[in-house]
Amino acid sequence: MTIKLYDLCAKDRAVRFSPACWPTRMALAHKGLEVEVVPTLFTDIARIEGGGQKSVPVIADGDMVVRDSFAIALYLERTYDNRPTLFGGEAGEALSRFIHYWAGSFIEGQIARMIIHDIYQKLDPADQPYFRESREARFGRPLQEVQEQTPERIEAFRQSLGPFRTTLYKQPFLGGDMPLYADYCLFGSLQWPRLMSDAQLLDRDDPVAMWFERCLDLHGGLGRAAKA
Ligand SMILES: N[C@@H](CCC(=O)N[C@@H](CS)C(=O)NCC(=O)O)C(=O)O
Repeated sequence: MTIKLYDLCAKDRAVRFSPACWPTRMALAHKGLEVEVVPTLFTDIARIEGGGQKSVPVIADGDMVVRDSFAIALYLERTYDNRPTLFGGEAGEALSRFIHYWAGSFIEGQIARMIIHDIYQKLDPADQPYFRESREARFGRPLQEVQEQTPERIEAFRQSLGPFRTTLYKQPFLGGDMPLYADYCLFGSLQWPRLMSDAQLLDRDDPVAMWFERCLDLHGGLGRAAKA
C-alpha cells in the first residue's frame, strides 16, 4: 500500500525543502516503500488528516497516522522489519536519536541564521506572514537582520562540523559502509540550504560536502533530483 507523506512545500509546490521531512523521504526510499507526497504549506498543517498536527512530516499508512520524523522512522523500522534496517539494531536506534536532536537543534539552528530570509522569499505568499511572525518572535529580530552569510559565520559553522568530518575520514557514512537513518538526519539539514539558498555553506573539497554528494546519489538520486 502506498504511504502518504505530508511534506512541506514552497511557493513552487515542487520545491520540498523541509530539513525534517527529508529524513522521512530517505527512510521511505531506504525501506523501498511506495510513497505519495502531499505538498503541504505551513498554513495547511493543521488540516492534515488525523487533525491536530503542528508540524510535518506526517505519514498516513492506511489508517495509521504518525507524526514526528523520529517517531516515523521508528514506526517504519518496526512495521517493515523485513526491509533494510534504518538503525542497525537497538544501539543504533539509541545513537540515532542523538543525531536527530543534534541535527534539528545545533546544526539547523546555525543554518537558519544563515538562510532564514532566503527561505522566507521562496515561501508561498499564504505562508509568508505566518513564517515572518513566528520566526521573528523566536529570534527577536527582523528576518533580514537574523540572516547573516558572513565569512565568519560560515567558517564557525564549518568548524562546528569537526567531529562529523573526522568520522568521515574513517568511514563513508555515519552508518559505516552504508547509510543509515543518522545519515538521513544530517542529510536533511544540508538539503535545506541546498534547495532554498545560494549560500555556499561548505567547501567543495570538505569531506562533509563529499559525503553529502554521496547522499544525493542514494536511492536513484532522489535527493539530487529535488527541485530547488
Ligand atoms: N520534531 C519534529 C520537528 C518537525 C518540524 O519542526 N517541522 C517544521 C518544518 S521543517 C514544521 O512543520 N514547522 C511547523 C511550523 O513552524 O509551524 C520532527 O522532527 O518531525
